[in-house]
Amino acid sequence: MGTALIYDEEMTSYKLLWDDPECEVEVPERLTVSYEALVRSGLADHCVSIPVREATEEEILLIHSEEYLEKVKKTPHMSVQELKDFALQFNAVYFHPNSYHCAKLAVGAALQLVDHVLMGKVRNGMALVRPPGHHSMRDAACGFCTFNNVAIAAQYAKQKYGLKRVLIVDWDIHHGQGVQYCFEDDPSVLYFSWHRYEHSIFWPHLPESDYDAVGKDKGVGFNINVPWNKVGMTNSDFLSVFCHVLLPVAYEFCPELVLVSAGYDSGIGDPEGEMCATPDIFAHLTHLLMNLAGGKVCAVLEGGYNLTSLSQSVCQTVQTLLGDPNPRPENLRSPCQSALESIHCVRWAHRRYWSCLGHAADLSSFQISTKPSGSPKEAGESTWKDKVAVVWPEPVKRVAPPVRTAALLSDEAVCPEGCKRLATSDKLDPRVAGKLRENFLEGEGDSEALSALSGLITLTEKMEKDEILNGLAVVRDITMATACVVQHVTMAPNNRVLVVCVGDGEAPSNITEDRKALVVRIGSRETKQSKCKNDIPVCLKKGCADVSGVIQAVFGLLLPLGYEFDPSLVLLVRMPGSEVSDGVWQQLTGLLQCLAQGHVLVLIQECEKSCVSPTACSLLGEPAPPLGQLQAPLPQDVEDMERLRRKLLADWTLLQTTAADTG
Ligand code: Q9C
Ligand code: ZN
Repeated sequence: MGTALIYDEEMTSYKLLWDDPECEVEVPERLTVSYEALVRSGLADHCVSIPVREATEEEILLIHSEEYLEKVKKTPHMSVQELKDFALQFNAVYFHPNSYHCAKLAVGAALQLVDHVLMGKVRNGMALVRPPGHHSMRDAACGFCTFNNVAIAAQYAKQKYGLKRVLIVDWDIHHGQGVQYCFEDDPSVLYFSWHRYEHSIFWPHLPESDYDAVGKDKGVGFNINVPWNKVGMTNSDFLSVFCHVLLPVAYEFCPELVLVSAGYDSGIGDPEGEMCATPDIFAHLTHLLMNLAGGKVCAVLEGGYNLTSLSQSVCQTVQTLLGDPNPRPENLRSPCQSALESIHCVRWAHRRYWSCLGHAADLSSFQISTKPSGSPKEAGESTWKDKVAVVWPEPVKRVAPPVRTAALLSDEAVCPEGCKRLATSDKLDPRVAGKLRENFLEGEGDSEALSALSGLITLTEKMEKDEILNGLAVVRDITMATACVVQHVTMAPNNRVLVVCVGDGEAPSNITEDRKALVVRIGSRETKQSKCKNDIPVCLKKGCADVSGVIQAVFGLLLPLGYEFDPSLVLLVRMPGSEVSDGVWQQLTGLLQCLAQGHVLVLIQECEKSCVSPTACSLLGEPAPPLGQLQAPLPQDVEDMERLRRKLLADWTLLQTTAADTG
């Protein structure tokens, strides 16, 4: 199962023919630089290239009116003056004699992508298109958009494939109001958009772009707007919105298809967005969506006007779709107050519609700004040419280790297909062996235990050297194995391990003392106040069998903690009697690969070894199966997790979900 890439040079064959400062950023080079960057980096070669086609009139009419289509149809025969006059009817658009042709190809490209993904010919993919689509409406072009590519694709997927739930994630920096209007009363399409808003000072200045536009009638709750009320939002702000708003809701919704309105004007250096998120953030945003809908993710280009930022971000997206390991998240820090206000407001506005947000904090006792603050920008102070002059380091090359997944198993066990079997009896440095004997095996120890531990050490060392990406090991004594790996890995000065224990076995103690290990335990056992700040017990009444509870814990606690801790290795530990379903386990295994450059080591207690093959699939990059629409988590659990979250806030800023407290 591959990754589709859809591109046709034909879509570069229209451009602005007159002077219009508002439209001059939308240039054909947007597509050529993006595609050339994919070719130059070798990524295009790894994709399945799929031809574009023209959308049919019937397909365009899934969203647009006949009158509008008839008008656009006339544009190829118009003179420049007529095109100019025609464009003036609309907001921030231009037309060219070839616009109509390209607009049909842009829609057709999105539909080709959806067809190939839904017919199972590829797993996921990206379409590089012009013109973009998300601003266009039933009766109108808008914001460089002619036809609403993604909205048509959603409607097409529902109609042709009978889909009941489609998620649209619009990470473009503008509000896709056109998409919102199409689906605001439709509960089968969940539309999420974040966008520069500045309390409506920013284009297109609509009150319905604010957080309180939650959808209408049957579609109430299925429209999610996150307004950015300041420029300069960073990676931390974006990740916070994913963890605390989009992902919990998306998992509760359980889409059968994810469409991404993939605009890159939300990236650094963009003259329209003026945000500060670096290109690598798009690897993370993409990864975090890839375990929804069984991995069926279709990204369709929208905006993006800084050619360097755009092409780097497109590469990050495609490389993640291909399954290559993510980069370490860069410069994460505290989300800014304005972002937290937006998060707080949108969680509050949606608390009634999504049980994962049912506990969202009230707004009344918090400081929420309602007006743009800061000094008003002086006119002419900075042009788009100044804005694109920002510089940032080029993203580091992401190279996949030669071996993706290694397995350490007992001799009689069958090695899962695709994994490289490691011998447990690898020769071991005598000093390491001595240390293992001394620390873990009480004197002589049996040789079998020693070779098991030494196999683990070898595996972690190969992961550290980037010879192996990830791995799994079935072990007899899980507590000892965990302690042994943590101790070995944290010996090196810059290493940190995130340990995620699933189930109630005895978690190793004293491994968090130097704060180079962070332990998050998800289980049912009430634990007394943990001694160490880096030992975090998440207690669920029904334990890990409770799907909604685990998912709530993953997005509300585990991922934000993981991102902030920024480990060099993730150790996922399956305790005896974990009761976790394969589905939840695969989600956890898949999602955690966003950290530590994908270096995830899974330790499985022998009696849980039935999960070896699902674990291997997830480590090999197979998307997790959907969990079904989620029920509300238990109120007691939600309350406990909230208390825990608030307690941890002092140390972990990515756990914040509210604006500053006035009290
Ligand atoms: N002076 C997309 O990114 N800018 N469209 C208006 C007002 C229009 C953006 C600026 C931006 C349209 C697909
Ligand atoms: Zn945009």
